[in-house]
Amino acid sequence: MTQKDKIVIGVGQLGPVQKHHSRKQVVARLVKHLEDASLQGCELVVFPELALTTFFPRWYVEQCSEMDAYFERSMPNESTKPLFDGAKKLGIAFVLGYAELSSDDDGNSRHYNTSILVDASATIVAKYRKVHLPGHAELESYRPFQHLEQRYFERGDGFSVWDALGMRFGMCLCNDRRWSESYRVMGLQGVELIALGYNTPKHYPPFPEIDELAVFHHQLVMQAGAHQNACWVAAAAKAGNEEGVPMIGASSIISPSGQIVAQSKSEEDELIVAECDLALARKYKRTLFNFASHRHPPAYSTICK
Ligand code: ING
Repeated sequence: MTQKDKIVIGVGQLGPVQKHHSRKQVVARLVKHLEDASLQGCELVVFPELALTTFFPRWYVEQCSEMDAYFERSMPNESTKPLFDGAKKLGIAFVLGYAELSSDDDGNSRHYNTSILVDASATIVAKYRKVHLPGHAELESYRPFQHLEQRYFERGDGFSVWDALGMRFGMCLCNDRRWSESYRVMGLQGVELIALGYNTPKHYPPFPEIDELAVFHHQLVMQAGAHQNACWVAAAAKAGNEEGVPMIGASSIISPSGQIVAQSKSEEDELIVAECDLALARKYKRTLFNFASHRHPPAYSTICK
């Protein structure tokens, strides 16, 4: 693969996707982001987690199969074809989060919270399935809204890093960004850019005292993960008041230095753009975070459980 030293990245934040919004309407919003990104010279645009629908795990249903309407049985499909066609026409790659309904070798249905990388020729070149599923699996009636990812999704297998777009590319999703292991597993594979989407409510029912720290915690974990693993992080929110549940914005592009180089200002559809210096990531990997020289795995056995 020919390494790139720099790449212009866009993060396409979405405002709320309400239950009544069709996939067609949402895809038109995503295509608009691609068009704006093209005008700013972007080579890649990162879209949110579960970008095509409202965040349905906020609701409890007895029969999980009722939620299959929020899942995609194939990708691309009729709804997302305009997005793939737009990417090809504009020559832009994109990362898309969606609910994946697939079947395993035994023909059993499998439900994942999924993210894909689609290259500039509209080919799916990477897929990631969310590992850290937050929330709970049964109705918790004390909550003003549910967070039932553990009811509706199965866990993915782990974190890969791909040679793509002239760099070492990785993905994760939402709650994954809060766990240092997510970054380090990709860091040990030489990741230079991590793309992630998120849907993060402003209110956290189990510990409401930390609500005022929601954006601080969101950025703290990504800044630490980016710096300690010498990589860029590009994070896309689905933001705003979705079906009565306010969610944070603060879509961010973060440097291997740990600095936030771009951040959204609104909780609506908003594109942020930054030129990401991949050579800078490699400089950190050769020096401050030279894993071969400075890490000592025999001392880490307690965290390898
Ligand atoms: N959302 C949230 C996240 O990790 C959450 C869940 C919210 C956890 C607030 C802790 C505090 O950002 C998803 N979708 O993972």
